[in-house]
Amino acid sequence: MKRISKILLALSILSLSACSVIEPKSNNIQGQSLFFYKDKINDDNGYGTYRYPTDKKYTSKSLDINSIEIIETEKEYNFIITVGSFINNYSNNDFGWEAQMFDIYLNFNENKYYNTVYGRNLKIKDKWDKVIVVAPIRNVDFKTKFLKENTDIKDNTTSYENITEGLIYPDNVVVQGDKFIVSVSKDKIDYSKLKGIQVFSMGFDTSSKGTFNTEVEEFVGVNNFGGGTDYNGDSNVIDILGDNSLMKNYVSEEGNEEFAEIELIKVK
Ligand SMILES: [Ca+2]
Ligand SMILES: [Ca+2]
Ligand SMILES: [Ca+2]
Repeated sequence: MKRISKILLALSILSLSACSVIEPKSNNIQGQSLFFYKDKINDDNGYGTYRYPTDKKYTSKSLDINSIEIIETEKEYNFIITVGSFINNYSNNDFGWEAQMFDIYLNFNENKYYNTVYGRNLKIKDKWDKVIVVAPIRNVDFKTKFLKENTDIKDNTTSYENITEGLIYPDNVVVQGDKFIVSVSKDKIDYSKLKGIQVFSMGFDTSSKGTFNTEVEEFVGVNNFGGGTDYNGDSNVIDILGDNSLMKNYVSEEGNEEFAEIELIKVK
């Protein structure tokens, strides 16, 4: 009896120590890689000046996009976003993450929209057709928040745009180490027509003025980034694919908000 419990104890210690070695898993998706783009490392500071909020949930580098890969499986396209640190979930919610949000903009050569999701405060020069919204929210919250607040987006130089038909809630999002694996079924997008892509990384905050994106202000706060302005012309996006410097070309003053215009990354 004693002997058996000793063996059991040894076994459980073994399995515990095996579990405590945390290594980034490569994703388990078996499929064909269609696209891979490596972003600059350590540019998770907007156009160069943004700094993270002080709340510990905003882990340093967890908004630094390192790469995006698109893998095709039988029924889905899987967008794998790798960031600069492991993804935490202190609140232990069902989603597996709590502080990050991403928009994946796709251009299928229809060039439908210019403004991006409400609160991001950026315009895409090449235009876009669909955006996959990656946030720790349920479909019902996506419908009540995102589909309601994206009917009339503009800055001081553009006319109102209703972008709601471009918004996609993903079929599944899995967090694995430093990766977000975002799956969208093939009936929602046609990869063969994809011309360009862009990814925005943002903080996630349900109390923000925009659609759940953590605000950027002049000074760092517990739940806001610093290094921007207290008005709403500056972007609330922390990193994009490619060079971030175009994000600097905005106007953000009282009564005058003009969003910066950025570009897509060419797929083909
Ligand atoms: Ca980056
Ligand atoms: Ca601001
Ligand atoms: Ca970048």
